[in-house]
Amino acid sequence: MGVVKDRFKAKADASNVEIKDLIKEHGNKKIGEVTLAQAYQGMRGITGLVTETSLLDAQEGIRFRGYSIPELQEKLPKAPDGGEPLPEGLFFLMLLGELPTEDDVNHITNTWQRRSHVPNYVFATIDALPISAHPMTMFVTAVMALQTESNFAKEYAKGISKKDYWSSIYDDTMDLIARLPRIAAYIYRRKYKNNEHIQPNGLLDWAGNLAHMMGYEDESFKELMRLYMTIHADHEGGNVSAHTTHLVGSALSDPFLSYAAGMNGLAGPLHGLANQEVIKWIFEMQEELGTDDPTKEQIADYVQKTLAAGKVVPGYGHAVLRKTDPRFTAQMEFGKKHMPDDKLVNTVWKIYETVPPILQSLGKVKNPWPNVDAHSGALLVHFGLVEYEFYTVLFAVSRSLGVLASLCWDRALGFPLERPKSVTTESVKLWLEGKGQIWD
Ligand code: AMX
Repeated sequence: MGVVKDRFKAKADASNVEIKDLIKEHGNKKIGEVTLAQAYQGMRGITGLVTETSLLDAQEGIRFRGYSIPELQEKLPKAPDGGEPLPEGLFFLMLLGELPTEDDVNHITNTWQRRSHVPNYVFATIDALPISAHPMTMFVTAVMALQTESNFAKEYAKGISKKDYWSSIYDDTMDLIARLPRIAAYIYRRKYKNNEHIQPNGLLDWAGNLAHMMGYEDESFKELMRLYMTIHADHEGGNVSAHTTHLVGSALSDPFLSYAAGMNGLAGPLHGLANQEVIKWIFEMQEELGTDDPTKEQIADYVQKTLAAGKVVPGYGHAVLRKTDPRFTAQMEFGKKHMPDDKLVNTVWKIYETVPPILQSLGKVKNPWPNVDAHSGALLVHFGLVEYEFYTVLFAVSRSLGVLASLCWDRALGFPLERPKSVTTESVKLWLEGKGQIWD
């Protein structure tokens, strides 16, 4: 077994013992009261999942194994001459709960380089889709085509023991993460760059190689990709993409099937597709106003118009967060460092000053502050990546790190099939009339 794999097994064995004791002693304690409103309204605030890789605080934002984004930027190893963390290090941290050394990160980079070969039939599958297909459709289709490579599916068919599931899940995780940059870059070059493809560079890190294969050689863009891949990787377990991956995995669907399912959720406009919606919305605003440098007053009018049309302001609001997303702030800092005078980036900052009081004044929006998607597109446009339909693919590549590290833990801890109880409105009405809980 590999070094990281051995260490993961040791951690998982210890956690299994600890959690068994915890459930034995405290399993009957209530950790939340489920209300009727929660059942009807998206299960907000119900604590009903265990996800080891990260934890979201409504006020403070995300912490990955206890570390905030600024702490990760300081503590995780960086590329030579680079200032942003290598996402390989974040994966190591999420999987093992320990900060990696430079050697640990190099080991992951090399492992992913070694496992990165994408079979030709996957590219042929992408090519079979019309060029007009959305990049996320191409992406999940490619991941599904790659499912034929699943070690777990093959091992399961042979009849392996439950206690060995984690091993081939781990191998699938490493294979899949390793191959995603190649698949993403292929889709980008096929759809937007005349089908002219760029071979991987075996000396580059995971995110740097993605930038290279997409055709972006600027060192600042590679730095942006390292930051982007780090901050989008995980947001605890209840968000649509993480929860879906976990749920589908609980049926013992392999990591390819589970991750593809999760990414279909990421492709929704209330979740990961919001990054394309933000830039689309800003471009439409620029066109309507006839300027690429709108004033705050013009932006405020446009926001009111968006709301009056019954639409949401993309990039603002969150189901859990109640303050400015630290992932927004990290990107703002990147913008101040690398492109302080960029007009589009400055527009994003003006929107930040304009939108929250307007959303607050509606009286119903629980979080008027920007989320991660409010900023990412403007940084990408700065480097020439204007094809905004592609943005969610970048989010998906990054999200693989968190949801697949979590899937390794799900199988290592033997989490069972996920199957919450549902009720009908009819049964709820009978219960409210005092006629008993017919679901008991
Ligand atoms: N613009 C306008 N109205 C908004 C709003 C926004 N940005 N955010 C919330 N609202 C509205 C809701 O639509 C809802 O209206 P309704 O009662 O008429 O249906 C009301 O405010 C209450 O919603 P909430 O409890 O504050 O939010 P939620 O938990 O139901 O939904 C989210 C959260 C993210 C879907 C919502 O804020 C939204 O639609 N934001 C815009 C899309 C977006 O940026 N999504 C990306 C989120 C981050 C991510 O997953 N990548």
